[in-house]
Amino acid sequence: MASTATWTVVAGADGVTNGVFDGRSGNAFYPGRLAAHAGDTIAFNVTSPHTVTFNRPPGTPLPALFGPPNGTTLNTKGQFLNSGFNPAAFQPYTFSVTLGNSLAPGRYEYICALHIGMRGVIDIVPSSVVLPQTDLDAERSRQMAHDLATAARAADKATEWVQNNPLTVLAGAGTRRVTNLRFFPSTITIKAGQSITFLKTNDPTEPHTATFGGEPPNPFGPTTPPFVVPGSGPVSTGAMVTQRQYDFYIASSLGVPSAVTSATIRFTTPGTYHYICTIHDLAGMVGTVIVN
Ligand SMILES: [Cu+2]
Repeated sequence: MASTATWTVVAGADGVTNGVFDGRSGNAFYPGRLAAHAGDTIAFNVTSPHTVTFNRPPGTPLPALFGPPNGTTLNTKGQFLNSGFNPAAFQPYTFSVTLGNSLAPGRYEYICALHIGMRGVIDIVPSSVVLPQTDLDAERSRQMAHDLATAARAADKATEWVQNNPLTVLAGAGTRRVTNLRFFPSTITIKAGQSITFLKTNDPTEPHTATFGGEPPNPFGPTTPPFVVPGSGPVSTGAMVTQRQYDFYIASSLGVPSAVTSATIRFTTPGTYHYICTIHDLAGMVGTVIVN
């Protein structure tokens, strides 16, 4: 009987510039594919908000996947095993999953319940097969660097795009695998009476809001349109999501009325208005509108 091993998979890659998170984010598991033996343990090192979810029951709304883990050992191929997630108090954590001794060789998949398309693969191979990963750390670093470079290019493209599209702000910019948790441009200057259109069209995997005047009671739901700043209270687009995201989250359970990727906000009064994405403000996703 071969001895068991522990393999590390990192959930998420965070871009850092001068020691500070710079908005670039890889929404992937690193490495994305891993070979292991039954009996081995996978230590998921969750560095940014993600879940590790095996066999999410169909139709389970996102909030039902929050909370503490529902187990630590995968005993059958179809077993629902979920790290859980506490959105109010996220800290990096390690979620260790032991691959039960009775698991048959084959492919086992898991997802992040927060990021559509974020999935990983574990190939369980017979115990007689020697595992191929000799340098997991190098492979992980290579995949992370690749994704963070892709994110940097997406940010450059977004910056260029908004230069040719006045009165438009992109909420996030990325691909199906990476994102920039930023507004493009982060500061925009307009005249009183003009409107800005916030677009979540360049970021397929993250939900975003543009929210003025503080946190609304429901961070995911919109305030009442038409959106006008300054308002008598918070003015928020609510979570802008694609239809695929809406279906994936079962977003109605979060108070999101429909899939929306565009929202227009009018500014009536000169001043400087700071706003946030209520979902990613702690990651630095904030912006400013200067109204002359
Ligand atoms: Cu956001």
